[in-house]
Parts: sequence; C-alpha cells; structure tokens
Amino acid sequence: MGVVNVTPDSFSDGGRWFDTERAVKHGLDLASRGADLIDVGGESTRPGAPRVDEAEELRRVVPVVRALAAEGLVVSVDTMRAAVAEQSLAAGALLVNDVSGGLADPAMIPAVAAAGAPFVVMHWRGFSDAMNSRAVYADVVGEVTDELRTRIDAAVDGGIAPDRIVVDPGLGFAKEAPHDLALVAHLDRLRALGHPLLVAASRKRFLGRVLAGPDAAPPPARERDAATAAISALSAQAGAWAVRVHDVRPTADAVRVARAVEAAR
Ligand code: PMM
Repeated sequence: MGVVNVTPDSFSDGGRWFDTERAVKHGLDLASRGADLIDVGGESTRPGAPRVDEAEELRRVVPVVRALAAEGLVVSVDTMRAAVAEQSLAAGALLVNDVSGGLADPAMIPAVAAAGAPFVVMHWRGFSDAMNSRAVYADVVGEVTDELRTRIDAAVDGGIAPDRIVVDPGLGFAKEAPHDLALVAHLDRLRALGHPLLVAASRKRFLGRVLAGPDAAPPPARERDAATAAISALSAQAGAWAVRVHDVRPTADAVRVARAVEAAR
C-alpha cells in the first residue's frame, strides 16, 4: 500500500503532494513502483496535529481518489470522517482506512456497512493532540489486541461483514518506541484475531529511535526507508496482508524476498 498524503503537514512528506495534480502523479508513480493499493489521505495524524475541517478534507481527497480510480488503480481512503469515506467510495475508492477504527465519527461504521466496503480498523486511543499522553500500557500487546477486538465487534455489530475487516496495530498512535517494537515482535498475536493484518511502520518515530546514532539524534524521516523495508520483510514473514509505506520500491523488493524465502521452506 503506497501512501499519498494530500496534506501540507504530514510528518514525513507534508506539502510534497499538496495539490491534486502532483498527488495524482505521485499515486501513479507509486503504482508503477509496485504498490498494489494507493492510500489517499487529506488529514495529517502526526502527534500534535490540529484537525482539518471536513470541507477542506473533501476538497483535498475526492479529486485525487477519482483520478486514481479512473486510471484503474485500487484506491483506499484514509479518513476518520463518514462523509469523506462516502464521497470517496462514490468517486471510486474500494476500501476505507479509518485510523480511529470507527471511534472518531459515529456515522462511519453505518456508512461503510451500507456501502459494503472493506474497512481497516486501526488501534487508536484519541486524536493527535492528546495521543502521546495515552501511551500507557501494562501489557501493550494484550491491550492493543483486546481493544482491537472491541472495535472489530463494534464494526460487525454495525453491519460490516467480518470478512471485510482488516486490523492494524496503529504503530506510533498513542505508543512509544518500545510499544511499537513489542507489537512488531508479536504480529502473530494480532494475526490470531482472524483478520487480514495491515502494518504501517513507514518512517515512523520508533524507527528513528532504533537508528539514532550515539548522539541520540534520529535520522530525518526520509532517511528511514531501508529501516521501513526491514519492517516490511518482517511483517510479510509474519503473514501481514499489506504494509503501508511512502517509498514503495524497497518494500516491494523486501516483500518479494520474504515470499521467496517462505516458498523455500
Ligand atoms: N499511520 C498514518 C496514517 N494512516 N493508516 C493506517 N491504517 N495505519 C497507520 O499506522 C497509519 C495510517 C500516519 O502516517 P503518515 O502521516 O506517514 O501517513
């Protein structure tokens, strides 16, 4: 899954694809580099980010979704708003990726259910302005798994077919680096929820922490793509359905290698 952030302020690529034409071109580039799915979002979820209003989110996202779908690409929409999901599905998106797992907008689950679309349920504990203070766990893998199970139940109760639900640990969302690493180390426990698993580690803070030199300065986000590809290989080995990344090529290669090794078992 390649990322197209149509935002001025996303943490690793904010501003780079912030007009329709550039965003569409970027989506096409990602597909030509090996992305099977293009995830289009119009609201930054980096820690501390303010919310964007709905009209602006629609303005950013819908034309990009429409253009990429018209090119025959499989498009997902990354949104916490039912109206953005609905209009994106009408414009040709096939999947709804809601980082709040249906918590941010009570109209989201009914809208996705009515459309019969697949739904990504991510682990989430609150909006970006408050999420860092919620990174408190006694047993991060157990708690994330339990909280995801609750959201899966809510989605199914709301009418989304169980076989249309994808789960995601929400790396970096209300999580510190050791939490993210523990989740990556135990993807098997998330797989045991019985749904396809999406892992979105791309360029995130925990990778910066792992890569930080002796002076403890993390490399900038755009220098974390090799580390991202390492997580992609580990995720593929653990049976992930998809990995969501900014730079598709190294990840496509990593996934191919993981698959070849798996085939040789
Ligand atoms: N992370 C971001 C945005 N969307 N969607 C899913 N399903 N999972 C994630 O972890 C996730 C997401 C934030 O990263 P970005 O600003 O680089 O897109």
